[in-house]
Amino acid sequence: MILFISDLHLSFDKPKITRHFVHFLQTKARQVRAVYILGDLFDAWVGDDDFTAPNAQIRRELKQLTDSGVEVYLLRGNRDFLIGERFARGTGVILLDDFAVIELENERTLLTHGDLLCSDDIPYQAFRAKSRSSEWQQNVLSKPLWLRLCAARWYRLRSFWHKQKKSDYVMDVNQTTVEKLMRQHQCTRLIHGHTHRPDVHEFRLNGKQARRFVLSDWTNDGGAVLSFGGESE
Ligand SMILES: [Mn+2]
Repeated sequence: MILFISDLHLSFDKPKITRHFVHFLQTKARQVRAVYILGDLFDAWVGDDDFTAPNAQIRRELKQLTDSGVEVYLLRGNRDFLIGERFARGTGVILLDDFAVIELENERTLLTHGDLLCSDDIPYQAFRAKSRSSEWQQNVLSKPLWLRLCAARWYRLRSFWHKQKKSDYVMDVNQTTVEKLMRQHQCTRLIHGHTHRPDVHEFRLNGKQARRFVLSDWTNDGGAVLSFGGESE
């Protein structure tokens, strides 16, 4: 069995979600072959040198899961894109690129966080392009940890206000972009998160049935998990 989750947005001020996730790692996740985390596991990530709560605990729990033989794949989201090699080494998690293709129940499946599908949000895409350069990242990561933590708090506040002003249309995926990327990667199934609009969308792609699975974000009430494959797999 293979599990998919995303958008937990773990942070110090949401301890309930951390508890749900730790429980998930210790129970359900232990019984499967692989777990895919499709981005925004953390609400903010300011560098692999940050071990403030709940990061240290989450790293320990992930390590225990990978040590037990479960494969854990992590695709970085727009909030935790600074997760790096040190985090991967410490947890045993395998980092994926922005787009990953896997064979899932004999169907080529495209995995991505989802922010790149929201191509109508031009200012965000411009920031995204800039912030993925090694120059930008080296500059940020060279700042002292306390300063990065302050900046992250400010950024979260700012993005909260910006989101209120953006229209629903701009915040959702662009169907043309979705189809273009699925064609490019020769996939008929797409799994992503980011929009917090859980659903399964069906459409035709090159004369074939195509489906887009949108994962749910996690809340205080618990976490949504998408699973494929029976108990035996
Ligand atoms: Mn996101």
